[in-house]
Amino acid sequence: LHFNRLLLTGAAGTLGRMLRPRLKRYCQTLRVSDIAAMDPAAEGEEVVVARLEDEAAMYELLRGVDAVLHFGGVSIEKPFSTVLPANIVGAYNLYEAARRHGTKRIIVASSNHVTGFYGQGETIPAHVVPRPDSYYGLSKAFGENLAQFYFDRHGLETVSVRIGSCVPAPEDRRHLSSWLSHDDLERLLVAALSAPVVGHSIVYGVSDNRTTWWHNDQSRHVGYRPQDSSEPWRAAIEAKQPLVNPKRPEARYQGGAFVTLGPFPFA
Ligand code: 15L
Repeated sequence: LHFNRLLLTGAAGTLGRMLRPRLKRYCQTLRVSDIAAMDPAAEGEEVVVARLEDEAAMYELLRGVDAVLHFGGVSIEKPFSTVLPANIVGAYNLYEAARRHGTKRIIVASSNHVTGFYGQGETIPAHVVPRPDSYYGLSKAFGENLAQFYFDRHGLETVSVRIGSCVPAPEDRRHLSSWLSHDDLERLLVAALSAPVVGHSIVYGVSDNRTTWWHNDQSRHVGYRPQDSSEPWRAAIEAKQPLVNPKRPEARYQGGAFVTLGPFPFA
């Protein structure tokens, strides 16, 4: 797997900072972008400050890029006025720039919050009707529809990765089902970049946990094989958090606490 130039958006974010050194080995040049300050460019890197909502800046950012890993934008629940420019207008600007430059493929950090109002007592495939749990989840659902449209209309391919909880180690009961290890995220991104044909594929970004809410069987063509599991943390987490009131929204719904956030005061 070797690209001439990969673009990582959101390089100053939590996952972007973790991925930046890992992605370098898959390409000649790694271009990284964010609105926030980033580490200076190492050898083989290009560092670009660009706002997702700035159409002209996004057009320049996509010049000469073979494939994109889109981790930029708002990553938690925020007022709609904050989510709109970064995640909705920003995703449009990214796709339109990619189309104009002929970029082949975009891998998007979508989210489990697209389907966060499904219950923790269900196991769902990716192709269910979305049930977003937040403005954030709604914006990610928009991103998936945008990806579908740009594939159907223009042949631009996307893998939308509905990331569960990508943290160094599982921290609570919800994570026992939603955890995605950093190494498995890298495996999934490499699979998504290298699968011969993806069209627009939606995959849950989750490790090989014993308890799970998601089926990934319709995306076997992407070739993702998780190797980590939350199981080694289970006993300690269950001991630390023995009582979970099943009526509380955090325990009832897959989206956990996101389902109760907001509404926000009128700005
Ligand atoms: C997300 O989409 C967020 O970006 C992340 O901060 C976590 O909250 C994660 O979902 C999760 O559901 O655990």
